[in-house]
Amino acid sequence: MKTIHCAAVDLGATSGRVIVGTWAKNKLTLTEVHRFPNQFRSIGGHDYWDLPGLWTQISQGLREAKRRFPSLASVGVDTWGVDYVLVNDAGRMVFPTHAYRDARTQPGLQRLANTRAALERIYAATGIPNVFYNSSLQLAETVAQCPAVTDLATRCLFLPDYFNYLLSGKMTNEISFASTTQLLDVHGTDWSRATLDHFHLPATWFTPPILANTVLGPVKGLRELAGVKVVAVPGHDTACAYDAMPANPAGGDLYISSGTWSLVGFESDTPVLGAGALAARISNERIGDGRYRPLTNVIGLWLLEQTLKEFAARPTNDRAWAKLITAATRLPAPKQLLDVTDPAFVNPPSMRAAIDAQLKKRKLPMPKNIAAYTRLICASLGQGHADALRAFERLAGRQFSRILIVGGGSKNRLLCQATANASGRPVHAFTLEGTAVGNIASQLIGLRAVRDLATFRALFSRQLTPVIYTPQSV
Ligand code: LFR
Repeated sequence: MKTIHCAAVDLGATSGRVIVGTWAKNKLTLTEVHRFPNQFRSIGGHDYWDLPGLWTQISQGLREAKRRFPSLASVGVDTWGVDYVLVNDAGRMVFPTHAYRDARTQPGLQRLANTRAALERIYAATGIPNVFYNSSLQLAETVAQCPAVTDLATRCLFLPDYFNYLLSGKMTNEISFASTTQLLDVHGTDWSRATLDHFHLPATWFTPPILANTVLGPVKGLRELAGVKVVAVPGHDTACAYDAMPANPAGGDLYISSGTWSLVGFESDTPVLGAGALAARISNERIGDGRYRPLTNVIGLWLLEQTLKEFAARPTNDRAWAKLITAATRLPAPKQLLDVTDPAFVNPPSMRAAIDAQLKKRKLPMPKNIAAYTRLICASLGQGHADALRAFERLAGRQFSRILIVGGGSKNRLLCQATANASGRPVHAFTLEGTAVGNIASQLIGLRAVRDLATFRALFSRQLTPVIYTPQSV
């Protein structure tokens, strides 16, 4: 069997990477060839992504991938959810790309929240709750504030679609990403016309979503990579991370993709809908093959990253991280936890001040140092994960016997143990770049080197050893 090299471009809100996956003898080896920080920037009171900067980093990483792996077969792109580029027929950007934490959607969010009938109708149509970052709210705000955009733009390409276009010259919308927008029909695989109309969005901006694992064609946009195939992988990073889960094929596993956000969910042939699901903010996103991954979004390590930023003593390397986690573990378990659903944590000027303000309001003591903040945040996130598990068990009639965790948080033993303790379930932590693995799995399937996802998981899980955290009473 041939050795195959695939490049995964994996963009997160705080960092991006290009990772080459080498598939040989049914085993996957990852080589990180490029990593770079990412952040949105503000101007005139609004937040935007630096797209030329991202493309520069992607091209640099892909050139390096090709230099180190001259027989590179393919490339796939996944990114964080919901953000998009409006283009004309020639592919020119006609509007700057806002970052999803921009507060511009707040009035729309409130308006929908206050209109119970519309809220329920949109949830029934799309399976996606009313969240500030939804593409629906963002696009509606753009069209309302700058109506001329409907004349200028002919297509809405979501971020991975846009990079696929730059690479291959083909404009498509991929299904996993499309499902995070709050514009896709939850019962089918096409857009929800009623929802597009509700948000006053031109239906012509969107084309029927393609499934993942589709080969789009050869790279045309980067000379050095001519001939390498572009594969539309699950464009949404969370869909990629879920694909990487070494799940028990019989079911019973709850998944957590832990990064900037904690995405807690599972795979299902049917969506979880209704009033209870809406109240629990269950988001019926899609797997690259069109099936469902009902999940809830817990604020995640953003809370910790943003808090640590404010301490001069924040860890900057693995050793310092380990020291901080050890110091935090030695502290007594906090008696009261943060309410991690507090909207004040979304994008505050100071996260530490936002945490202190919540504690003050609840007349609770403030953490004394960096270790105490870390302890409180990890314990609170663990509780958030456990709350999501219970909501799923209640609403989807499932029982989860294990929690599988991948991504940055899988290395944080305080967070993993807190999750096990709060949920009463063993946590199996896999220290792997889940998003890159899922991205590469999709390329291998698209190239027909691996039959399907079930086959990939069965083979891949043989090479993994989890760290298992058993629940303890504290
Ligand atoms: C994680 C993620 C989440 C999505 C959030 C915003 O990186 O993609 O799944 O809800 O970012 O896009």
